[in-house]
Amino acid sequence: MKFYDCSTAPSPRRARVFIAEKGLLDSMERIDVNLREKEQMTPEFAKINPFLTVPVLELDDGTRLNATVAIWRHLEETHPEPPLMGRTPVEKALIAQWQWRIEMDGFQAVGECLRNSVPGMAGRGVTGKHSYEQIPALAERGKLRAERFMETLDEAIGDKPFVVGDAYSVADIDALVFVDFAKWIKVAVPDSCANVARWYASVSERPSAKL
Ligand SMILES: N[C@@H](CCC(=O)N[C@@H](CS)C(=O)NCC(=O)O)C(=O)O
Repeated sequence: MKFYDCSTAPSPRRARVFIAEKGLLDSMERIDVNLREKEQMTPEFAKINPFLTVPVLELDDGTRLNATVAIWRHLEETHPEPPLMGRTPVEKALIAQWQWRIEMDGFQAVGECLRNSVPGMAGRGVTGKHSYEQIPALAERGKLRAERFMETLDEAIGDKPFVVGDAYSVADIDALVFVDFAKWIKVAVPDSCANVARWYASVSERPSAKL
């Protein structure tokens, strides 16, 4: 398998942490796509992913998966141990529910703030082949949403060891990447979110979190 990665970007990290947790990282050819140099915008990369984003996982039969959730799903089916997307029907559903919430309300909020404020992303308000100008009000709103999402995450974690139930899952991967990504827009875990702080200290200890 070929893994199109970017060591500095958050979405590929969501796939990379998952791949590492499955013990598969060394079995893949890893290609680093330099987003700062806009390598994702080249005609060569467009042939690999017409949506011009990373991560991409190319399977041995040539199929290319260009969304993190698709990469997770495929690897969960082909390499079930350890399960990272739930063990029982209810756990699977709750993990899917929280993963979606973290992606929409946490991760995308940070992305919205960055893409609409960083000078290097001028004209790149949205990923892909079309150019979208930055909207400064969206940057402000994204930051506020990210701050508020810390509180939501704190309530979701409560006194549990993980975001959902008693096992590490993709909900933890997304929440971890969200908390680290939020630092880019100077949103830290507030003192009021002691559950997030405790959970974050614990999941950050995992070797995959260092990747
Ligand atoms: N939903 C996609 C999102 C991927 C995505 O947006 N990746 C960003 C890096 S974090 C990217 O490739 N950006 C390219 C750009 O900014 O032009 C996924 O989860 O795979």
